[in-house]
Amino acid sequence: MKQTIGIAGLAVMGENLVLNMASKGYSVSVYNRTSSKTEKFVNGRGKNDKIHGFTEIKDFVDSLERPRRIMMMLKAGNPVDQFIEQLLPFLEAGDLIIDGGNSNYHDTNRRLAMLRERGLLYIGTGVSGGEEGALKGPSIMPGGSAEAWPLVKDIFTATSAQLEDGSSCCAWMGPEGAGHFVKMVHNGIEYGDMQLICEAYQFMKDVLGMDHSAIHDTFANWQQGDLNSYLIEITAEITSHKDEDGAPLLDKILDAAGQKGTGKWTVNAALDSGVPLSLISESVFARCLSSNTELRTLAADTFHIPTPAFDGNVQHMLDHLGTALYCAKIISYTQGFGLLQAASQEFNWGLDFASIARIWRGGCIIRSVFLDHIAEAYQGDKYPANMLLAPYFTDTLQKGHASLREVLATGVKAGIPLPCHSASLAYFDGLRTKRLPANLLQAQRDYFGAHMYERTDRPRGEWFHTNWTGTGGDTTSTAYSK
Ligand code: NBP
Repeated sequence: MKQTIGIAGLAVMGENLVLNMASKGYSVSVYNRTSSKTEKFVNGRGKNDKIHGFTEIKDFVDSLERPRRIMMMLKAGNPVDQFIEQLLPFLEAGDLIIDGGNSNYHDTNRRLAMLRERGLLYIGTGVSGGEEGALKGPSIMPGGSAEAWPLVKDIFTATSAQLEDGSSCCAWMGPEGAGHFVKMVHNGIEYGDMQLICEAYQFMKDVLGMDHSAIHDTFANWQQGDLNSYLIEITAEITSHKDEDGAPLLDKILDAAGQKGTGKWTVNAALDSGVPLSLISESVFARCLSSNTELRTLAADTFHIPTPAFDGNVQHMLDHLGTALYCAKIISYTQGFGLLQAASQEFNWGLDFASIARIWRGGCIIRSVFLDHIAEAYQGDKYPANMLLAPYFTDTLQKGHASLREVLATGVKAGIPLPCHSASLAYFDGLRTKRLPANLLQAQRDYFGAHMYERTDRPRGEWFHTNWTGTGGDTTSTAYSK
């Protein structure tokens, strides 16, 4: 008897996804480059009559019902290309390869085009939720060959996180690399959420002088309100976790952040599309700055700037901090969904933003109750040009921006870095400023480069050049003019 689906790659994600699929009644063939891991798995955690291990790629492929579904849960990059090459000799037209790793969407576009030439189907899918999500139900974001969706719809839907309202956290994203693009933006938003929470933690610790127990209580309290989310939940747990000697473990963890690249890719995509993504960019740079601990130690020993003691009302400031965090988070998602809107238009993907918000409500790292408000903002055919213009978000920012200012003013005076909170307010104030100083910027560009400018007293699209010094000619630049 042939099996329903094959999974290649038995590391953290692959193993748990296999167990998840088998628990839903699907029969799964498994393969791993290092055969000993396959054997260990099928004789250990994966000992189950629904799970069948193979040590040869040909046998693995032959074990599957046609059209074959083969899902790769491999390290992103070259391993994916290498494994596809190894599979090709054994595949037949109509078979489907699925990449469930964190691949770059450009690679997914390329692989899909190459496999289409050979009559094969390809899906690039985001799978979010880490080890636990893969086992119990991740958020799944597939995109690629539209004809392939019916082949995996039931398996993916059954395997993904299920919500209380009966919906599942999986939906078709669109053609080409749309699934991996959406997952990439999910990860970028995750970077922003994490840094915002870290800034709130540092504010409590270094400005308000709170101990771990009080910090834990604050996060636990926030978990009961608008900020309710997986990341706040685990932060509350982390802040109360004790090391073996009874001291807070958090104090012993080195403050040098790692990253695997999806945050950087998101920022690159935003730069390519000309979309402001300042908060997520700052979160990537904050990780970069943190990782150079030697340089920071040197600078800390060089600059002697005392932190003034906080003499205000701690509870009032904590209320402001919670509101500021929520407002900054809204602004981060506004920027993230702005990038999704731009990509959808640029690549003609027809992304469904309400559906994206809904499938992120469960299973994934950024899951939160707040995503319901985003789904509501993007419901229907007409959605706001900018998420902050949706009534719920306009109202929340109208009421909450003063808290963001209060927290930033206090943090700046205390010398505490709040890069993501700062970026959020700068974006908000920029967005709502009718007349920015870009008139001066355009004048500067025209002055030194004859790049021309439009005038407020003439229709858009008419371009003017001024001979600012009296020595320049009439020639204007065609390069970089807009
Ligand atoms: P890893 O990203 O650590 O990849 C390990 C797997 O890739 C192993 O099965 C390894 O086989 C296989 N592999 C490598 Br490395 N080179 C190979 C090659 N040339 N040919 C065939 N197989 C090769 O595993 P993971 O952490 O489970 O993540 C899998 C994917 O899911 C990644 O793209 C990751 O970014 C993504 N993801 C991970 C998480 C998470 O929380 N870990 C969350 C969401 C998404 P071997 O055993 O022979 O070395």
